[in-house]
Amino acid sequence: MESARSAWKVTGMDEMSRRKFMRFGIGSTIVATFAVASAYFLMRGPEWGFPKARLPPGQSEVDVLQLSSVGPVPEIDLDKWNLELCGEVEKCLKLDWAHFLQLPTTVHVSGLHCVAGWSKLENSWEGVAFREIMSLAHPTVNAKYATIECYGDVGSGNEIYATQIPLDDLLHDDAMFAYRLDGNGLSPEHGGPVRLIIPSKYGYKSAKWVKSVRFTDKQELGYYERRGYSNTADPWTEDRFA
Ligand SMILES: Nc1nc2c(c(=O)[nH]1)N[C@H]1C(S)=C(S)[C@@H](COP(=O)(O)O)O[C@H]1N2
Ligand SMILES: [Mo]
Repeated sequence: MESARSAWKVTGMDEMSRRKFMRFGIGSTIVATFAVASAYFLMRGPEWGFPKARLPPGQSEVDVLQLSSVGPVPEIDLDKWNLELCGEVEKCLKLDWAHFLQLPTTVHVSGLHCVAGWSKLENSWEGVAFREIMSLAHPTVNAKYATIECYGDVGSGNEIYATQIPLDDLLHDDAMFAYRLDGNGLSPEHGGPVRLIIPSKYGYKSAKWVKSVRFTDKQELGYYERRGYSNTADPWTEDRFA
Protein backbone atom coordinates (compact mmCIF):
# COMPACT_ATOMS: atom_id res chain seq x y z
CA MET A 1 0.00 0.00 0.00
CA GLU A 2 2.63 2.46 1.12
CA SER A 3 4.71 1.97 -1.98
CA ALA A 4 1.67 2.31 -4.28
CA ARG A 5 0.74 5.59 -2.62
CA SER A 6 4.23 6.89 -2.92
CA ALA A 7 4.23 5.87 -6.60
CA TRP A 8 1.27 8.21 -7.15
CA LYS A 9 3.17 10.89 -5.31
CA VAL A 10 6.19 10.32 -7.50
CA THR A 11 4.13 10.92 -10.67
CA GLY A 12 2.97 14.12 -9.06
CA MET A 13 -0.73 13.20 -8.60
CA ASP A 14 -2.52 14.18 -5.41
CA GLU A 15 -5.51 12.19 -4.08
CA MET A 16 -8.11 14.37 -5.93
CA SER A 17 -6.59 14.14 -9.36
CA ARG A 18 -6.05 10.41 -8.86
CA ARG A 19 -9.84 10.01 -8.25
CA LYS A 20 -10.66 12.14 -11.28
CA PHE A 21 -8.30 10.07 -13.35
CA MET A 22 -9.91 6.81 -12.17
CA ARG A 23 -13.43 8.12 -12.82
CA PHE A 24 -12.43 9.23 -16.30
CA GLY A 25 -10.97 5.79 -16.95
CA ILE A 26 -14.12 3.90 -15.83
CA GLY A 27 -16.41 6.33 -17.71
CA SER A 28 -14.55 6.06 -20.97
CA THR A 29 -14.41 2.25 -20.69
CA ILE A 30 -18.23 2.13 -20.41
CA VAL A 31 -18.69 4.51 -23.35
CA ALA A 32 -16.20 2.63 -25.49
CA THR A 33 -17.77 -0.78 -24.71
CA PHE A 34 -21.20 0.55 -25.65
CA ALA A 35 -19.90 2.06 -28.88
CA VAL A 36 -18.13 -1.13 -29.92
CA ALA A 37 -21.20 -3.28 -29.10
CA SER A 38 -23.51 -0.99 -31.10
CA ALA A 39 -21.18 -0.96 -34.08
CA TYR A 40 -20.96 -4.75 -33.93
CA PHE A 41 -24.76 -5.22 -33.90
CA LEU A 42 -25.31 -2.65 -36.65
CA MET A 43 -22.69 -4.25 -38.87
CA ARG A 44 -24.25 -7.71 -38.52
CA GLY A 45 -27.53 -6.32 -39.87
CA PRO A 46 -31.16 -6.98 -38.93
CA GLU A 47 -30.85 -10.76 -39.26
CA TRP A 48 -28.27 -11.06 -36.52
CA GLY A 49 -28.30 -7.77 -34.68
CA PHE A 50 -30.80 -6.29 -32.29
CA PRO A 51 -33.71 -8.68 -31.72
CA LYS A 52 -36.42 -8.31 -34.34
CA ALA A 53 -39.59 -6.43 -33.54
CA ARG A 54 -42.22 -8.91 -32.38
CA LEU A 55 -44.73 -7.79 -34.98
CA PRO A 56 -44.12 -7.11 -38.67
CA PRO A 57 -45.13 -3.60 -39.81
CA GLY A 58 -48.87 -2.98 -40.17
CA GLN A 59 -49.91 -6.12 -38.24
CA SER A 60 -52.00 -6.37 -35.03
CA GLU A 61 -51.53 -9.17 -32.56
CA VAL A 62 -54.38 -11.63 -31.86
CA ASP A 63 -54.50 -14.08 -28.92
CA VAL A 64 -55.75 -17.09 -30.82
CA LEU A 65 -55.04 -18.37 -34.28
CA GLN A 66 -57.81 -17.07 -36.55
CA LEU A 67 -59.43 -19.24 -39.19
CA SER A 68 -58.69 -18.40 -42.75
CA SER A 69 -60.01 -20.60 -45.53
CA VAL A 70 -61.29 -19.85 -49.01
CA GLY A 71 -63.44 -23.00 -49.02
CA PRO A 72 -65.00 -25.40 -46.51
CA VAL A 73 -62.67 -27.45 -44.29
CA PRO A 74 -62.04 -30.65 -46.29
CA GLU A 75 -62.75 -34.05 -44.74
CA ILE A 76 -59.63 -36.13 -45.17
CA ASP A 77 -59.51 -39.84 -44.40
CA LEU A 78 -56.06 -40.77 -43.00
CA ASP A 79 -56.27 -44.17 -44.71
CA LYS A 80 -56.47 -42.42 -48.06
CA TRP A 81 -54.16 -39.52 -47.25
CA ASN A 82 -51.02 -39.26 -49.37
CA LEU A 83 -48.29 -36.71 -49.82
CA GLU A 84 -47.22 -36.83 -53.44
CA LEU A 85 -43.75 -35.58 -54.43
CA CYS A 86 -43.50 -35.06 -58.16
CA GLY A 87 -42.42 -32.73 -60.99
CA GLU A 88 -38.69 -32.05 -61.36
CA VAL A 89 -37.66 -35.16 -59.40
CA GLU A 90 -35.84 -38.34 -60.33
CA LYS A 91 -38.96 -40.41 -59.63
CA CYS A 92 -42.39 -39.41 -58.29
CA LEU A 93 -43.05 -40.63 -54.78
CA LYS A 94 -46.17 -41.01 -52.61
CA LEU A 95 -45.85 -41.05 -48.84
CA ASP A 96 -48.76 -42.56 -46.92
CA TRP A 97 -49.62 -41.60 -43.35
CA ALA A 98 -47.69 -44.48 -41.74
CA HIS A 99 -44.57 -43.63 -43.72
CA PHE A 100 -44.91 -39.91 -43.01
CA LEU A 101 -45.16 -40.57 -39.24
CA GLN A 102 -41.86 -42.45 -39.31
CA LEU A 103 -39.90 -39.44 -40.56
CA PRO A 104 -37.76 -37.46 -38.08
CA THR A 105 -39.57 -34.46 -36.61
CA THR A 106 -38.62 -30.97 -35.59
CA VAL A 107 -40.27 -28.34 -33.36
CA HIS A 108 -40.17 -24.60 -34.04
CA VAL A 109 -41.98 -21.70 -32.42
CA SER A 110 -43.01 -19.06 -34.92
CA GLY A 111 -45.58 -16.37 -35.70
CA LEU A 112 -48.28 -16.64 -38.37
CA HIS A 113 -48.84 -13.33 -40.15
CA CYS A 114 -52.00 -13.10 -42.24
CA VAL A 115 -51.86 -10.57 -45.06
CA ALA A 116 -55.26 -9.28 -43.88
CA GLY A 117 -53.45 -7.78 -40.86
CA TRP A 118 -53.52 -10.18 -37.92
CA SER A 119 -50.55 -11.99 -36.44
CA LYS A 120 -50.63 -14.88 -34.00
CA LEU A 121 -47.22 -15.08 -32.35
CA GLU A 122 -45.54 -18.05 -30.69
CA ASN A 123 -47.17 -21.07 -32.25
CA SER A 124 -45.24 -24.22 -31.48
CA TRP A 125 -45.33 -26.29 -34.66
CA GLU A 126 -44.10 -29.85 -34.85
CA GLY A 127 -43.61 -31.75 -38.06
CA VAL A 128 -41.19 -32.87 -40.73
CA ALA A 129 -38.71 -30.30 -42.01
CA PHE A 130 -39.16 -29.41 -45.67
CA ARG A 131 -35.55 -30.34 -46.33
CA GLU A 132 -36.21 -33.85 -44.99
CA ILE A 133 -39.03 -34.30 -47.52
CA MET A 134 -36.87 -32.77 -50.23
CA SER A 135 -34.07 -35.27 -49.59
CA LEU A 136 -36.58 -38.12 -50.11
CA ALA A 137 -37.82 -36.59 -53.36
CA HIS A 138 -34.40 -36.22 -55.06
CA PRO A 139 -35.24 -33.11 -57.11
CA THR A 140 -33.30 -32.64 -60.34
CA VAL A 141 -30.77 -29.81 -60.75
CA ASN A 142 -33.50 -27.84 -62.58
CA ALA A 143 -35.77 -27.63 -59.55
CA LYS A 144 -35.91 -24.06 -58.20
CA TYR A 145 -39.39 -23.85 -56.64
CA ALA A 146 -41.92 -26.04 -54.91
CA THR A 147 -45.58 -25.61 -55.76
CA ILE A 148 -47.67 -26.83 -52.85
CA GLU A 149 -51.11 -28.15 -53.80
CA CYS A 150 -53.93 -28.79 -51.39
CA TYR A 151 -56.94 -30.97 -50.72
CA GLY A 152 -60.25 -29.16 -50.65
CA ASP A 153 -62.71 -27.33 -52.84
CA VAL A 154 -62.12 -23.60 -53.22
CA GLY A 155 -65.47 -23.07 -54.91
CA SER A 156 -64.30 -21.72 -58.26
CA GLY A 157 -64.46 -24.26 -61.09
CA ASN A 158 -61.85 -26.96 -60.69
CA GLU A 159 -59.27 -24.61 -59.21
CA ILE A 160 -57.42 -25.90 -56.16
CA TYR A 161 -55.62 -24.01 -53.40
CA ALA A 162 -51.94 -23.80 -54.24
CA THR A 163 -48.93 -21.61 -53.51
CA GLN A 164 -45.34 -21.57 -54.70
CA ILE A 165 -42.16 -20.91 -52.74
CA PRO A 166 -38.49 -20.88 -53.84
CA LEU A 167 -36.59 -23.91 -52.54
CA ASP A 168 -33.98 -21.60 -50.97
CA ASP A 169 -36.64 -20.20 -48.62
CA LEU A 170 -38.01 -23.66 -47.83
CA LEU A 171 -34.62 -24.97 -46.73
CA HIS A 172 -34.57 -22.87 -43.54
CA ASP A 173 -34.86 -24.84 -40.28
CA ASP A 174 -38.33 -23.58 -39.42
CA ALA A 175 -40.04 -24.48 -42.73
CA MET A 176 -41.90 -27.74 -42.24
CA PHE A 177 -44.87 -29.97 -42.93
CA ALA A 178 -46.55 -29.59 -39.54
CA TYR A 179 -48.95 -32.07 -37.99
CA ARG A 180 -48.92 -30.91 -34.35
CA LEU A 181 -49.57 -27.48 -32.84
CA ASP A 182 -48.84 -26.49 -29.23
CA GLY A 183 -48.51 -30.12 -28.16
CA ASN A 184 -51.75 -31.38 -29.74
CA GLY A 185 -52.65 -32.99 -33.03
CA LEU A 186 -53.30 -30.38 -35.73
CA SER A 187 -57.07 -29.79 -36.02
CA PRO A 188 -58.78 -30.02 -39.44
CA GLU A 189 -59.60 -26.29 -39.26
CA HIS A 190 -55.93 -25.37 -39.00
CA GLY A 191 -54.82 -27.68 -41.78
CA GLY A 192 -54.77 -31.24 -40.40
CA PRO A 193 -53.62 -33.84 -41.18
CA VAL A 194 -50.63 -31.90 -42.58
CA ARG A 195 -49.97 -28.29 -43.51
CA LEU A 196 -46.97 -26.33 -44.62
CA ILE A 197 -45.49 -23.79 -42.21
CA ILE A 198 -43.22 -21.14 -43.69
CA PRO A 199 -42.80 -18.42 -41.02
CA SER A 200 -40.78 -16.07 -43.27
CA LYS A 201 -43.81 -15.47 -45.54
CA TYR A 202 -47.35 -14.16 -45.17
CA GLY A 203 -49.88 -16.76 -44.01
CA TYR A 204 -51.24 -17.62 -47.47
CA LYS A 205 -47.93 -19.37 -48.20
CA SER A 206 -48.50 -21.69 -45.20
CA ALA A 207 -50.79 -24.00 -47.17
CA LYS A 208 -53.23 -26.13 -45.19
CA TRP A 209 -54.33 -29.70 -46.13
CA VAL A 210 -51.26 -30.35 -48.24
CA LYS A 211 -51.75 -32.98 -50.94
CA SER A 212 -48.73 -32.67 -53.18
CA VAL A 213 -45.42 -30.93 -53.68
CA ARG A 214 -44.54 -30.29 -57.29
CA PHE A 215 -40.90 -29.32 -57.84
CA THR A 216 -40.52 -26.98 -60.79
CA ASP A 217 -38.05 -24.79 -62.66
CA LYS A 218 -40.70 -22.16 -63.48
CA GLN A 219 -42.35 -19.49 -61.44
CA GLU A 220 -46.10 -20.10 -60.99
CA LEU A 221 -48.84 -18.22 -59.19
CA GLY A 222 -50.97 -19.78 -56.46
CA TYR A 223 -54.53 -19.04 -55.38
CA TYR A 224 -53.81 -15.73 -53.59
CA GLU A 225 -51.01 -14.78 -55.94
CA ARG A 226 -53.32 -14.96 -58.99
CA ARG A 227 -55.56 -12.51 -57.14
CA GLY A 228 -52.93 -9.80 -56.80
CA TYR A 229 -51.06 -10.84 -53.67
CA SER A 230 -47.28 -10.87 -53.69
CA ASN A 231 -45.49 -14.02 -54.79
CA THR A 232 -42.56 -13.16 -52.50
CA ALA A 233 -44.79 -12.22 -49.53
CA ASP A 234 -42.24 -10.97 -46.98
CA PRO A 235 -44.18 -9.67 -43.94
CA TRP A 236 -41.14 -7.76 -42.60
CA THR A 237 -41.07 -5.45 -45.63
CA GLU A 238 -44.89 -5.31 -46.00
CA ASP A 239 -44.59 -7.09 -49.31
CA ARG A 240 -48.36 -7.69 -49.52
CA PHE A 241 -49.31 -7.05 -53.15
CA ALA A 242 -47.77 -7.89 -56.51
N1 LIG B 1 -55.54 -24.86 -48.38
C1 LIG B 1 -55.57 -23.63 -47.83
N2 LIG B 1 -54.51 -23.22 -47.12
C2 LIG B 1 -54.51 -21.99 -46.55
C3 LIG B 1 -55.61 -21.11 -46.70
C4 LIG B 1 -56.73 -21.59 -47.47
O1 LIG B 1 -57.72 -20.89 -47.65
N3 LIG B 1 -56.66 -22.85 -48.01
N4 LIG B 1 -55.56 -19.86 -46.14
C5 LIG B 1 -54.23 -19.30 -45.91
C6 LIG B 1 -54.21 -18.07 -45.15
S1 LIG B 1 -54.69 -16.66 -45.98
C7 LIG B 1 -53.74 -18.01 -43.87
S2 LIG B 1 -53.55 -16.53 -43.09
C8 LIG B 1 -53.43 -19.22 -43.12
C9 LIG B 1 -54.25 -19.25 -41.86
O2 LIG B 1 -54.05 -20.43 -41.13
P1 LIG B 1 -55.07 -20.75 -39.97
O3 LIG B 1 -56.45 -20.81 -40.58
O4 LIG B 1 -54.61 -22.05 -39.40
O5 LIG B 1 -54.98 -19.62 -38.99
O6 LIG B 1 -53.67 -20.41 -43.87
C10 LIG B 1 -53.32 -20.32 -45.22
N5 LIG B 1 -53.43 -21.62 -45.82
MO1 LIG C 1 -54.30 -14.92 -44.56
